[in-house]
Amino acid sequence: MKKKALIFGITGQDGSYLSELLLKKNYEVHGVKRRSSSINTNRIDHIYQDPYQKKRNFILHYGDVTDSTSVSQIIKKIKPNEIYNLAAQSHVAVSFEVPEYTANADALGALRILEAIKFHNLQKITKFYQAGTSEMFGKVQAIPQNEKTDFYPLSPYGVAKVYAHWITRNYREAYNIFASNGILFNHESPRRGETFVTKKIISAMCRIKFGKQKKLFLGNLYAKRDWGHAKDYCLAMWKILQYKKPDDFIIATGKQYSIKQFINLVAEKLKMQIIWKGKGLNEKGYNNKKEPIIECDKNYFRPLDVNTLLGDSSKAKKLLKWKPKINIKMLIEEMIEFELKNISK
Ligand code: NAP
Ligand code: F7E
Repeated sequence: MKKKALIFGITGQDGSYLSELLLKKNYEVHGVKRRSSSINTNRIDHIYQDPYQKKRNFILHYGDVTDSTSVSQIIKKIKPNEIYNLAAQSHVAVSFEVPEYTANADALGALRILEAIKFHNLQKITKFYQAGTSEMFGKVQAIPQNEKTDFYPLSPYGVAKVYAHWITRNYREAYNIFASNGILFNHESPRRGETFVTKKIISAMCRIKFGKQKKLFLGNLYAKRDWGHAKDYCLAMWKILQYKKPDDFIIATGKQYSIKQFINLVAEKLKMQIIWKGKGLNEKGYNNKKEPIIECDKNYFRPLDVNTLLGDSSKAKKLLKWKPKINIKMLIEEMIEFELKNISK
């Protein structure tokens, strides 16, 4: 019999790559999407519109992780073998603006799913994956960060995800549910949301190169991140649930770049020259005509920012035989190619 997977957050970046992966592995994939006034299925339309997948293997349900009834009913009806909780208000800066909603979706969302597994007595059938994040490390207590590093979140998003992490462990220990946490560092792709920094930089710099945009406004240029590719990281999620026991795993590349270094790598690939001048809010990136094309805008700074993140995924390498295949240059190349195709359309 085919394995059934249920993905909360199927319309997001990771939901789309994970769906493709699970369909390739011959799963029946169920996904929960929210009702929205404009179309929110762009990342999965290519799967849904494939007549073969739509009829047999790819089924969407309306629901919301802030709504216990829909969560419980969907889980009761499908009785999935694997649940991936990727649903979240996932923007760190936005979490400062909507902290209560972020807690409801990102913290209590995980609890609602775990409660439904327990309430419907699915402990022996259903495994649970929680989408944890390096943002939980916040003000980092060790460098690099591994599974033993203490959390010190610096945003409502990070705090909500710490709750989800611990409630996942709690249900694992209290009720014997196969519930695992992935602690994933930043991962990007052409399908990344437009307001995350990598996508914003690449999209703007491609447009600037072809005269379709004049300037790019950014916040903190000195934050450092450990960036991988979403495709590699979705494979890790699946491997985490195939491991012989529930556990927690760091998923990262072990390499770190600042936002400014990331911009320089993009510029290099696009054969654009950027000369940096000035300091603080007055720091600017100039093109070869001495025109400022990158500037700082205080609106893009957060009340608190995570300055440095660097993951140590030796445990995943050893136990899951997982390691990233796509490095930062390959990631940038793929994202640029995608943007350039869009521009030429
Ligand atoms: P994303 O693109 O923002 O996708 C989030 C998904 O959650 C979307 O499908 C969204 O639906 C859905 N969602 C939001 N609120 C919901 C609610 N109340 N009920 C049901 N669904 C809801 O995020 P992503 O980059 O794919 O990340 C996937 C997960 O991993 C998230 O939980 C994120 O916090 C976590 N994470 C991400 C990273 C990263 O670097 N990408 C790193 C670590 C952890 P709509 O399409 O309708 O908005
Ligand atoms: O910011 C700085 C910003 O929004 C990265 C989410 O997927 O990864 C993501 O969270 C850095 C921060 O990602 C702009 O201050 C400068 O230091 O791309 P980001 P994030 O906050 O790291 C983690 C692992 C998750 O779990 C989250 O769900 O870039 N930055 N200027 C900027 N960031 C944005 N968005 N926009 C700017 O203009």
